[in-house]
Amino acid sequence: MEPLRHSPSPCSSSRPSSPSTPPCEMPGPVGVEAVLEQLKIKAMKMGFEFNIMVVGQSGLGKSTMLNTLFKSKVWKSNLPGLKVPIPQTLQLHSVTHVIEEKGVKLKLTVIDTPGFGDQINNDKCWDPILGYINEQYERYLQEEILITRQRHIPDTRVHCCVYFVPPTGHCLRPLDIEFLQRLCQTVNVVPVIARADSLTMEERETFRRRIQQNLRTHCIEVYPQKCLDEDINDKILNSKLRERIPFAVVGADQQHLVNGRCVLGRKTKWGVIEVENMAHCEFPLLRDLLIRSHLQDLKDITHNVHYENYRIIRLNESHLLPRGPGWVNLAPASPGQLTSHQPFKICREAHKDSEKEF
Ligand SMILES: Nc1nc2c(ncn2[C@@H]2O[C@H](COP(=O)(O)OP(=O)(O)O)[C@@H](O)[C@H]2O)c(=O)[nH]1
Ligand SMILES: [Mg+2]
Repeated sequence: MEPLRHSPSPCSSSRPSSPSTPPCEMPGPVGVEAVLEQLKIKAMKMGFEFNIMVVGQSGLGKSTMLNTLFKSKVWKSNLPGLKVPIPQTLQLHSVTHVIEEKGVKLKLTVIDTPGFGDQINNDKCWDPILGYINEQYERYLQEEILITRQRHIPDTRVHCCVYFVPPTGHCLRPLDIEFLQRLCQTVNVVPVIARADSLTMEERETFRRRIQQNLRTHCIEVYPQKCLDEDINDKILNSKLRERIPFAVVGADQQHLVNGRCVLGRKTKWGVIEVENMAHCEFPLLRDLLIRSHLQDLKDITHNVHYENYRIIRLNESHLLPRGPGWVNLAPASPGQLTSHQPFKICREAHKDSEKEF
């Protein structure tokens, strides 16, 4: 006969309790920390969507950098067949890969953009880029406002835009300043010093300081935005990052044998510049920020700040009149509207509001 089981105690729930839950008689933790495990299981089931865009003048290594990201240690084993030489990028296009690591699925979309600044008249060369970014917000908005909407709205919004600064060694050009001013109000921007192998270590440092100074002078808030630090830990971690941004990066999509190791790098007459070696360049810092340390934060800020700004403007300009519960009458944005939006400046309040619920 089966031994008698304990009769269920009055405090037991229908859900299995965590193994660490103490017996009912003993006052102890309620088991709130088990929520983390539940979140983890749910997140693993759902997977993550993350969209990165690269922007900058042509020839600065944007397309190469996307391949470097895919071939670097994070994904090396998962993605075969990226061996084709990179053609010049003539139009904006996106590629999606689903990457799975230890049961965690990441649907990563990279958006490559054609270089700008090649024309004599670069007036409004940011329009196609801003148009694309806003178009993704608009798509999300149109799904979100449906009365019967999908449980999971596909997220094509750009979570991070990596902006390539040419390695002039001087300072930001007026074109970069104008572009960055517009971009930073619409999307998270991480600037990088492109083709950093053309600068000496001292030149990189001086250039970095000058760019930081330019950004301050022109009130350009790149990611991670100071005003969005949530607590002292964020402040400490992000201050260190802000010191290093723009990262001086080198891109490569070829592997070479160095001292018996297979490394990703650029072979020169003087040796191999290893992209994953911090003594050679800061690509590992960029990769870690994008994937290992700030992926979720980039998504949160996209949703809570940038998309929220877009949403407020669109709903205001559509003259939405409340006509009963669930009434929505929002005509899709015209192409002109998508490029003309100038969202508000990012401010602490816009972000803080979303946290008040707690
Ligand atoms: N020296 C150097 N060359 C690079 C680097 N990244 C890319 N390149 C080269 O620059 C050329 C243009 O690269 P590409 O990725 O097509 O630039 P894009 O126009 O910005 O997409 C190619 O020949 C690349 O091999 C880099 O970090 N340093
Ligand atoms: Mg390209």
